[in-house]
This record gives sequence, structure tokens and C-alpha cells, in this order.
Amino acid sequence: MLSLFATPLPIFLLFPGLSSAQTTTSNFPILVNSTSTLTLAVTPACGSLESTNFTELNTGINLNAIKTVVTFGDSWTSTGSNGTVPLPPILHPPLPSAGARNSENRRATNGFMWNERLAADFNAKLLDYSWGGAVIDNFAYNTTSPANKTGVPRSDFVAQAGLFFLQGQFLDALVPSATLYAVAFGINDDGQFNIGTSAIIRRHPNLASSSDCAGQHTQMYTSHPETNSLQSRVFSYLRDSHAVNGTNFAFVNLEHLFSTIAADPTPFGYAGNATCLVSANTIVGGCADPDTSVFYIPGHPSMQTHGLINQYTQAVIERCVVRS
Ligand SMILES: *[C@@H]1O[C@H](CO)[C@@H](O)[C@H](O)[C@H]1NC(C)=O
Ligand SMILES: *[C@@H]1O[C@H](CO)[C@@H](O)[C@H](O)[C@H]1NC(C)=O
Ligand SMILES: *[C@@H]1O[C@H](CO)[C@@H](O)[C@H](O)[C@H]1NC(C)=O
Ligand SMILES: *[C@@H]1O[C@H](CO)[C@@H](O)[C@H](O)[C@H]1NC(C)=O
Ligand SMILES: *[C@@H]1O[C@H](CO)[C@@H](O)[C@H](O)[C@H]1NC(C)=O
Ligand SMILES: *[C@@H]1O[C@H](CO)[C@@H](O)[C@H](O)[C@H]1NC(C)=O
Ligand SMILES: CC(=O)N[C@H]1CO[C@H](CO)[C@@H](O)[C@@H]1O
Repeated sequence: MLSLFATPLPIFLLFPGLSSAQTTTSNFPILVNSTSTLTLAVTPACGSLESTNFTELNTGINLNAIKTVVTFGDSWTSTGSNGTVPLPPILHPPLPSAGARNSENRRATNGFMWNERLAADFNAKLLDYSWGGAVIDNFAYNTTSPANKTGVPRSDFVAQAGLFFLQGQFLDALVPSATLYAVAFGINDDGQFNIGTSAIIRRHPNLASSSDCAGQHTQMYTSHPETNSLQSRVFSYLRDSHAVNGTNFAFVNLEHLFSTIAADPTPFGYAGNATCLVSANTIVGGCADPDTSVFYIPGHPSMQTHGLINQYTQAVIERCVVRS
């Protein structure tokens, strides 16, 4: 099942490792075309660690030290690889979702995702656990399991992290100081009931306190009261983890990027239709040039917009460093 709906707004967390032990691993060979044809015409809105609400910042993640990127999330992040190194997307012939409807190699865009580009920029290995339609915690809502009122089986962060804790150690050395964890949820959590309860935070798999973590990144692409409040709780939790356990994290607010694009897409290099395809099932009736569309299939960024997400993420990490 690939849920290609998506009410707007992912949450997104990044952590790098805590210990200073670092092996001299050679660079990971990756086949990713991360050419960008757009311009990042926005600067991050950096905030402070004392902020009441969530804000963009980085408490100490150093991307240049990263050799492995581990990602959790939904269709905005999923390469369909479910805990392995991703296979390349199907680019020729053009297919909706770059093969999503035709193979297990699912991705909700026309090419490489932001996380593949981020890893490629640092010659890092990517292990991706994201899956379309995923929520943070199935058991937090009466609309998902255990009540399962909607009858839709879903992936969640708890299950994704469970798989990682089971097999991740066999796929990579996961050297703490060289491993970045990215957590990107929220789109599918919006509109569920009881969002923002403390149960969600309690059941969050605690990557930060495991032996090999550090750092976190949160992203939304539109603003919604419930998920804003959830993000602020996550931010507050991460601030505590930073204070108590020394966990470094970065918090990236994609709403700032996407609201700037929506207000004036031209400086970014966009043209024409905001969404290229009319549905996730066909390219018939779609736009001629997806590289200048904000979204490829409804509710999901084009490959070039994924490039901007990657660049914006790096901009926050580089420019929004707070001293504490
Ligand atoms: C890489 O991507 C750019 C931008 O989309 C494109 O022009 C170029 O042909 C691609 N290169 C390859 C080798 O596919
Ligand atoms: C903080 O978040 C709350 C709840 O979403 C909101 O009412 C308030 O205006 C926000 N404060 C600031 C300074 O943004
Ligand atoms: C991911 O792989 C695990 C282990 O093979 C499996 O249990 C799980 O169902 C898979 N997740 C999805 C969403 O297919
Ligand atoms: C979930 O709980 C809310 C609040 O109690 C209720 O209004 C809603 O009808 C419930 N939804 C389902 C599918 O049970
Ligand atoms: C939820 O309901 C669907 C459809 O009846 C079923 O396939 C799925 O296994 C159920 N999931 C859970 C966790 O009970
Ligand atoms: C700090 O780490 C301990 C031990 O792993 C963990 O139990 C605790 O929940 C962490 N505290 C925070 C605020 O992350
Ligand atoms: C895919 C899509 O939405 N195409 C639209 C692009 O804009 C033209 C002009 O408004 C429409 O006719 C297309 O349907």
C-alpha cells in the first residue's frame, strides 16, 4: 500500500552520534544524480534554544563527519527500500512515482528523494526505513490501530525503528559520531485524534538514548494547529535530551520553505502548473516539464523540489548553529 494522499505536513528529526569514536571508513560509492536546476531563494528562520515553540536550529550536527544517514518517515522520504540501501528510481520511461505502482521500489516523486541527495552530497551510505502513509504511532490514535476503525494498515515510526534496532547493526557499523538519524513524520498524523498527547512522546523510540545516536530534524510544509503543537512538544523533548544527555539535534521547518515558494515561485525557478500530474496513477495529461513544478504527483514534491528540501536542510544545519 502506498498512500499517496497526504494532508500537508511532515515532522522531521535529525540526530548524529554521541561518542567521539570514529573509524576512517572510505567513502561510500553512490549513484545519485543530485543536479539541481532550481535556486534556493529563501534563507532559514534561525531561532534560539530557549524558544517556547519549535524553531529552526542546530545544536552541533556536523554534516562533514557523516558517513551514514538513517531515515524514518512517510512518502515524502520513502525510497521503498525498507531498511536497505535504496535502489535507483525508474526514470526511463517516465512513470508516475518513478516506479511506485510497478515495483516495490516505491517513491512518491519522479526521481531521487531529498534523503538520497543529502547522503550523496557527503558520500554517505543511506539506510531508509520510511514508508508511504506512515504515522508516528499507530497506538496513539483511535483512527489507526489498535482501534483500527478505518481498517487501513499503516507503517509507523515505532515499527520502522523496531526493524532498525533489529537489523541496522548488521548493515552498517553505525559509528555514533558519523551517523545521522532523520525522522520525518506528521503529514499523516494531522487530523488523527489525540494528536500531541504525551503518549506519542513516551512511545517515540528513543534513538537519542541508544548507544549510537545524536541529533534530530523536524519538518512541516504547511502550518496546522494540532501538528504545530505536536512539533513544539517534540522540540521541547529534544531540548531536554540535549540538556540532559548531550544529544545534538537540528530542527528544520519546511513550512518556511514551502510558504515562501507559494508566495512567489518564480525566484526559485518554478513555472507553470504547481502540480505536474493529475493523479498518482498516470502521466497522461501531465505537465511537459516536471523540473519546474513544485509538486509531481498531488501532495508530493517533484524530484527538483526534493533537491531544494535537501539544500534547505543543509542551510539550516550550517547557518542555524546555536551555542549552548
Ligand atoms: C541529471 O539531472 C539533470 C537535471 O534533471 C539532467 O539534466 C541530467 O540529464 C541528468 N543526468 C543524467 C546522467 O541523467
Ligand atoms: C506558539 O504556539 C502556540 C500554539 O500553537 C500559538 O498559539 C502561539 O501563538 C505560538 N507563539 C509564537 C510566539 O509563535
Ligand atoms: C519492512 O520489512 C520488514 C522486515 O522484512 C517487514 O516486516 C515489514 O512489513 C516491511 N514494511 C513494509 C511497510 O513493507
Ligand atoms: C475518535 O475519538 C474522537 C474523540 O473522542 C471521536 O470524536 C471520534 O468520533 C472517534 N473516531 C472514531 C473513528 O472512533
Ligand atoms: C486493520 O484492518 C485491516 C482491514 O480489515 C486489516 O487488513 C489489518 O490487518 C488491520 N490492522 C490491525 C493492526 O489490526
Ligand atoms: C536520557 O537518557 C536516558 C538513558 O538512556 C533516558 O532514559 C532518558 O529518557 C533520556 N532523557 C531525555 C530527556 O532524553
Ligand atoms: C496536470 C495539470 O494540472 N495540468 C494543467 C496545467 O494547467 C493547464 C492550464 O490551466 C490545465 O489545462 C492543465 O490541466
